[in-house]
Amino acid sequence: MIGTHVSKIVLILLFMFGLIPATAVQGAQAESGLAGLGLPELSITLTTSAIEGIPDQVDAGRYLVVVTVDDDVEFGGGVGFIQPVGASSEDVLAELAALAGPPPEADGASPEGSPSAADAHGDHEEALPSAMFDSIYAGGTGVLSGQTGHVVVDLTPGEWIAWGEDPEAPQSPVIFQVTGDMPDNLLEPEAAATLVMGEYLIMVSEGELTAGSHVVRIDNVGAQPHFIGWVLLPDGTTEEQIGVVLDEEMQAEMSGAPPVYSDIDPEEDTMPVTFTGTQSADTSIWIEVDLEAGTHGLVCFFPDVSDGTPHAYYGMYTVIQVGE
Ligand SMILES: [Cu+2]
Repeated sequence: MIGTHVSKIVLILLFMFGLIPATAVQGAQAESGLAGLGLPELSITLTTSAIEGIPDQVDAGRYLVVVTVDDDVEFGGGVGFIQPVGASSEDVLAELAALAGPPPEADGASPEGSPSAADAHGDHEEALPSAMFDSIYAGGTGVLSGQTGHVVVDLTPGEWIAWGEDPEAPQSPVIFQVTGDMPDNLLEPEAAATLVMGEYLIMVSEGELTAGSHVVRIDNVGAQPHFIGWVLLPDGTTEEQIGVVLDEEMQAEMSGAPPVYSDIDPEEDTMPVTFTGTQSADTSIWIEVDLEAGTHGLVCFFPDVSDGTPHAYYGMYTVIQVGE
């Protein structure tokens, strides 16, 4: 069961970030509002096969992570940070790699509507991955080819994995050590808006999103890990229309046929804005986003701890109007 649902993450990340040429994305690179705050910096380059620039050991702290993706990395990439808890880094990586496996056979789950709801309340003792759910996710950011992204994350003491934030990312994960104590007085970057994620919602809790380049704070106020896939939608798209796309994706997966979109075709009709690295409960990140005015869709596909169903199928998506 979990394989069936989890493979949705891969599918949807692919359609959001894999099938749309980077040149289609709006917005020029703006100067970083996060640089110059005096945060220690981690400069990372993504090549077609590697995550470069992470030392074997760094001091604990709140970092400005500057991620540059080489021009020849097709479709861009991303970096996220994971701290294994009660498991080895190898175990966590093995579970994440398994998410990238081929889509399993349809397993008799209901093809209509939200099969997840039935699963969630069922007697579900299948072996769900545990190392990946127990891990601490510090966040990260997605970046398009040839561009540079900025994200502020907390790296607490212990062993960490930097990975491509996608089980199918071509870059090998990097394991590194964070030592010393977390500083007491962590600087809080100023943000134009704060987004909160929880079960199962994404919403603006402070400030507002407007066109232009801004620092946005993202807090996970829920219990499970979450991330945000962020796209620009056709003007006036509603949450109901996103629900239709999700249902059609689910139906396609259950039947094994390619999806047939009755309304919005994600490949044709949406443009990627960014995605954020997965965050555990009680973590905050700050990212820079360059927003176009219009209708934006924010959605989380992290697998639910109960049954592996991506959170989007529990309603974790929202539409936000970004004004001029
Ligand atoms: Cu989520």
